[in-house]
Amino acid sequence: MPHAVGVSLAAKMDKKDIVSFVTLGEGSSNQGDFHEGLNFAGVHKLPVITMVENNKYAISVPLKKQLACEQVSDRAKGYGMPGITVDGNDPLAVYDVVKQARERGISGEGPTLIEAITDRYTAHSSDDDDRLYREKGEVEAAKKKDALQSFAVYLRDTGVLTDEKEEALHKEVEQIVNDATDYAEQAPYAEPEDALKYVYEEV
Ligand SMILES: Cc1ncc(C[n+]2csc(CCOP(=O)(O)OP(=O)(O)O)c2C)c(N)n1
Ligand SMILES: [Mg+2]
Repeated sequence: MPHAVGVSLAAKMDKKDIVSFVTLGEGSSNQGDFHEGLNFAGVHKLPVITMVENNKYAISVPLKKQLACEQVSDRAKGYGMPGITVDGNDPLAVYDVVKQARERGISGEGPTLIEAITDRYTAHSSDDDDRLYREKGEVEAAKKKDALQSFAVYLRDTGVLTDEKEEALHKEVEQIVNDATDYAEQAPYAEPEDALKYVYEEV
């Protein structure tokens, strides 16, 4: 949040057509940075879009124990910006609200908070056993709404996606991921002094 808001402040000062975009989990939206960032962005009408992916759990903590209000988007009011809740499993609906938020940012109207409702199909990490805090049925039901599946069906129905295109796409994605993995695994460790970079202006 602080970085995204800082980038949008720089864009406004430099009169550049930039809208910054930041995503975080709903659990992260309960921490200080989120609120300071939104407040600063709201006060200064900065071109930043904040998207909270609300999958209803912060590791094992359910939404009811995270928020005192109903929705994450309700918090936008306190920071003087629109707060929109969208079905995060519907790519076209998400595209629509992000596009509108971008137009707001570009035209100088300021920031937008978007809450995309979605689901987590696995435990938080390999250290987390989600059978301890949620029913198996809940996860099974959520998987049926997986946008990767439902959007693929939609694209097939509308004739956009074919077997050949899907295979080519998977190959391309696999290649990109493999290349990035190789690049990262072969990259040298950062120099310790690098930790001091980009904090203070270097004169
Ligand atoms: C500043 C900070 N505080 C606490 C943690 C420990 N922590 C890691 S993930 C997490 C919960 C994140 O919840 P959410 O953003 O909803 O992500 P999800 O569990 O849905 O993946 C916490 C508290 C952390 N990584 N950093
Ligand atoms: Mg979460």
